Amino acid sequence: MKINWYPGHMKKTQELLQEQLKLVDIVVEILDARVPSSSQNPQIEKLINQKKRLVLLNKADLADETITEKWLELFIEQGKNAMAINSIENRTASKVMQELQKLYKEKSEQLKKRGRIPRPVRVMVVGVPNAGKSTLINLLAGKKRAKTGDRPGVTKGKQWTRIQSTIELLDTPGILWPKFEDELTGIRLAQTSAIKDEILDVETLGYKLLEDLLKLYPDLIVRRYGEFENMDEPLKVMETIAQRRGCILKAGEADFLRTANIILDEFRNGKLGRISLEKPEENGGQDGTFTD
Ligand SMILES: Nc1nc2c(ncn2[C@@H]2O[C@H](COP(=O)(O)OP(=O)(O)OP(=O)(O)O)[C@@H](O)[C@H]2O)c(=O)[nH]1
Ligand SMILES: [Mg+2]
Repeated sequence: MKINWYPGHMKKTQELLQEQLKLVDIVVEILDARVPSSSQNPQIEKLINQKKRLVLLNKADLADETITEKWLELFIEQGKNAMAINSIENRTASKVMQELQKLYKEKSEQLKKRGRIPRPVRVMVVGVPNAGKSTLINLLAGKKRAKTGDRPGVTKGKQWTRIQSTIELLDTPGILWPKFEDELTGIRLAQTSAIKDEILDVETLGYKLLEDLLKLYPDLIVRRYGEFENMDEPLKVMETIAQRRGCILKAGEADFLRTANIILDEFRNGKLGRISLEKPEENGGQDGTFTD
């Protein structure tokens, strides 16, 4: 599977981020709770440097709660401020604001100590495309300031939003990094809509998702698509799903492309249930993915 996704604007965005970073006090890093490892920009450590940082596991409503808890434990162990959130729920606003206020206080005290007059704290929101950056900013602002959408690449340029007299947020276009460590990262990002489907092969994306779900969440597959004779044969399961959903080509063969699209859609919009595709390594070391 050839991954060729690094468009010119990503490079520009990265330069813009580096530039803007000089102006901000806090970086809010939005990860997708379903794939915290793949959605974490490996370059961010270098970019953020000494800034205060808040890690938000967004779309927690779509992820497996027990696994999200484990991720939070890991981040907190690593000394990061971290929270699981759902940006389409109103309650989330006060939860995040509380955390930002805390970081704001620390920052304004630092400024005071240096004899500087406290000014509004500037917060930059970063994350892969479609992670929910603009949705969160709108929620915090209490109104729709930034355009959002269920596809990657909605936000094109930077946009400041003042959400209180004390806090200003900078929305940024989603960024990816120039090289994935492994192919699986690209696949996970595409399955969760951070990368456009067309850049990868949709049939393969759907098939690989089904293959993983049969191992990780067989009960959810049965609940959605019915019982299968051979749960350990993903190809046969996919063929049966095709039949059950009427995805049949003229020649009577299974339409794998349509079936792949159904599986991907139903995973993405939560119809399959709450699913996490990545969990932290049991040893608490490097982030990892399911390997069994
Ligand atoms: N279920 C669920 N959906 C969410 C959540 N947060 C955002 N979304 C949805 O995810 C999609 C992408 O949201 P955006 O806010 O546009 O994402 P973005 O990070 O700004 O994306 P770019 O501007 O393309 O980088 C939208 O359809 C949102 O409604 C969440 O916590 N839960
Ligand atoms: Mg956006």
